[in-house]
Amino acid sequence: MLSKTMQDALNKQVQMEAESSQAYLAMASWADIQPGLQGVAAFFYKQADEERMHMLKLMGFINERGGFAMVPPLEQPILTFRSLQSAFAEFLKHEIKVSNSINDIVHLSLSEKDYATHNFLQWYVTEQMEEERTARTLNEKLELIGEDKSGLYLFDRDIMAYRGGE
Ligand code: OFO
Repeated sequence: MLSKTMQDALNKQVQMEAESSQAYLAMASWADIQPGLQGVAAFFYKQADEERMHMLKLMGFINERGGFAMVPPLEQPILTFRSLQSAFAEFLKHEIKVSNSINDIVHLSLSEKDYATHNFLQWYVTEQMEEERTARTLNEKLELIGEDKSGLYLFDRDIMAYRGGE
């Protein structure tokens, strides 16, 4: 059975995953209307789907352990970006925020001796490592490319190959 504190922390994470999904959906839609960024749009549409899956996985766990998973209210995400670089900088910033939040819940699960939750959260720890790595790699590539048009063409063409874990 989940403690009230643990349930609240997991529900907060449900909200964060839902907000991640919204944030990436907004990035996808923004990329979709830029010339030549359809690969980037597809990447973020997929990321948005994955974040929703992360949210559902958490909700399933909360309910399974005798808690109540609450569908959260959502803030409107950032809708437009100055450049491709700034969209990807935002992506990395967001993933770091999520990783810190997961770390906090892992810490809480240990301090509460809730080993079932601790075990469940390991999947998220691994997932965050992969997503942060993907986001960092893509940011580094964009830094190298700068304003080079053929570099950006290849970046957009190849981006699906850099997707992190499911
Ligand atoms: Fe939910 O995987 Fe990153 O944020």
